[in-house]
Amino acid sequence: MIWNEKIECASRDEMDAIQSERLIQTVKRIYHSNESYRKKMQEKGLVPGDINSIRDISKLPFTIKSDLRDNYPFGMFTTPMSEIVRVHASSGTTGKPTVVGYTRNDLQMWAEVVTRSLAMAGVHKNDIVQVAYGYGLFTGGLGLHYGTENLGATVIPISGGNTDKQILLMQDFGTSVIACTPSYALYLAEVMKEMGITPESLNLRIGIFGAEPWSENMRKEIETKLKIKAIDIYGLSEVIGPGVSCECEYQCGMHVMEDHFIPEIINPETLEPVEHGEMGELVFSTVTKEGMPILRYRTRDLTRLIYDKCECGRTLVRMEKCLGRTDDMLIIRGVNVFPSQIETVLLEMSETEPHYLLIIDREETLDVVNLMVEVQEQFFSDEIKQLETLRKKITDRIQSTLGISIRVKLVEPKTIERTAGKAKRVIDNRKI
Ligand code: DLL
Repeated sequence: MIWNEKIECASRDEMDAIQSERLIQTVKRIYHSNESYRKKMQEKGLVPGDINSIRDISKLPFTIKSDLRDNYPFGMFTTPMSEIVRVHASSGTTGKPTVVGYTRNDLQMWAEVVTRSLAMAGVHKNDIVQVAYGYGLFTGGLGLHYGTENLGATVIPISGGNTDKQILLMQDFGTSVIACTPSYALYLAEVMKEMGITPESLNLRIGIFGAEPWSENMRKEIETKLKIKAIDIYGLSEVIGPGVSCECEYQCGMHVMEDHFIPEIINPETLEPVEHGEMGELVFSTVTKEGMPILRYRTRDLTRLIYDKCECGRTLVRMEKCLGRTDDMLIIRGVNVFPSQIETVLLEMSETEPHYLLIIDREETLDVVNLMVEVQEQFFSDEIKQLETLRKKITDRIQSTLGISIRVKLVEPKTIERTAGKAKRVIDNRKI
């Protein structure tokens, strides 16, 4: 079902017109209501009248995460606090959290884009949706929650963690849709197996997975282990939360809710727009948000935009699965490495589990990478020779994929810590 056919199937000209009009209004409002934005525009010699259509978007200044930190906590808001009805925040790894604020209309719009996403995934009114993303300052739980209610399906607001209870409710309540991080979905499958619960005995049919990168191989793994269709959903709190884009049933890129969030792809070094369809850093401008609109926010996520026709009939532009961020790219002995490349290799091998931890140290002047990999129970033999052969096989495969040598350490199943939220796969001990 297409939730909002008029918008989701609009022609490019119609979408251009909607975006242009909304962008003009947003720029005007931001300029007159937020000092920090006004200053940035003035520094570029810009006044709102310079923005007359979507094609002028690249004249606008970028916004980056540190702008939010510098204006902590509420300095990026463009409405009085009396209009703000909710805040969320993302913790990040360093310093103060980044805070975002929503008016009542913003919450309604958010529910609408999550509802569209769920409908794209094939969820309908009769579904029972277990929301196992964290509730709280993180946008995952509440974002999926209100979108599900707005669709008219039943929501189970269990939040993250408490794995035994998750499985119990799936069995007793007949959960048909699970929403959580892809790494937690794999963990759920693992625990179910231990408990002797087969996916066939459950009612699950769809998974709404996002909040962290996951490869095509990981999709296959989850779909086989849980016997479901695994759908990728993308979002970030600075823009709204989950529901910025989502895959449809054809699973060929995530349709961006372009009438609210305008995507651009830039070269992260030159900051210039890339050629049509090329890979680069994803940038978003929101054009309907009231509480905290954001202009040209640099997400750090790497992807490309796909303008081809989609079989589902939607015309919303698609973004390719995000497999890395400019800031999770590791530079090891001068070579660029994304953790997702390791995941892809491990999932292509039948002997390993997709659970791994990369530990990077600097010995003298040399970067040394240790990779801990979990081996499947049946392959974790006592015979040192067999394990050594496997270790060598993994080492060779990774070396030929990444182009650097690493030390592989095989560990028993379940050695690497599982999380209910975003997985942590890298420990970088280098002091650079
Ligand atoms: O993770 C919002 C969300 C919740 C999305 C639930 C999907 C489902 P933040 O905590 O602000 O918001 O983190 C945003 O997470 O810039 C990406 O790097 C990453 N991310 C989110 N979704 C995906 C995805 C939520 N589907 C950051 N694939 C983003 C890859 C993703 N990375």
